[in-house]
Amino acid sequence: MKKGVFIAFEGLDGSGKTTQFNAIINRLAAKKINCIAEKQPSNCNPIGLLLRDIVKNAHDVSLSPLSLAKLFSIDRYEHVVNNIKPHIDAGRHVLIDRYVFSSFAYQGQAFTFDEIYSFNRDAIELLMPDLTIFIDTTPEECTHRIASNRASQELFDDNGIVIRNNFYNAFEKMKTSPTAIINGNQPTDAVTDEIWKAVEPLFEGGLS
Ligand code: ATM
Repeated sequence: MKKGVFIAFEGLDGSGKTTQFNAIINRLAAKKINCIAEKQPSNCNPIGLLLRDIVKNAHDVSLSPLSLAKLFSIDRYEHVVNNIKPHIDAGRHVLIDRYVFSSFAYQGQAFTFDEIYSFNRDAIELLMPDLTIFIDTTPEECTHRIASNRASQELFDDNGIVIRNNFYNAFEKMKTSPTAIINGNQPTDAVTDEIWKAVEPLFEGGLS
């Protein structure tokens, strides 16, 4: 059986990643290509749900960077094994809002590339995206958008320059994993059009 397509969306907070993720799901749906929408941290297991609360600062606790890094990797592994790979193997397409490059970028504030790779080895060996879309919006623009749109800050909102460099470093180190870097500072529709050009060929034969 032909496997489904697996595409990950990455970007800084405020980059427009989730808006673009939804826009591409809608474009595919308009072409009768149905995709399963997922996100990480996941909302499929208790660890993912806990991480969602932690990054929103919902609990008055601060976990060590090591515990956080390991929790992200455990959530990812459970998510891949139970909720992503079975769909891909059965020929269904999955789009995901953040995947392993987010760990290289965000946990890269405390750990080296090799350390993060080893935390995530099991998920990486099971499944890497057919394409990772990186919405590259400048950290200044992201900060501006977050300040004007959001009431509260998330855990890692204020270190955009380092996180962006970590993304680039990881793309360089994981060269065999296909990546499309998209200029996120353009108007929303132009960003969607540019992503579409990268995504469409993956569905060859399935698009009219
Ligand atoms: P979203 O805002 O895209 O839902 O992501 C939640 C946060 O989780 C985001 N932080 N901020 N600010 C990035 C963080 N995160 C990690 O630190 N490591 C990971 O592996 C993932 C998937 C997310």
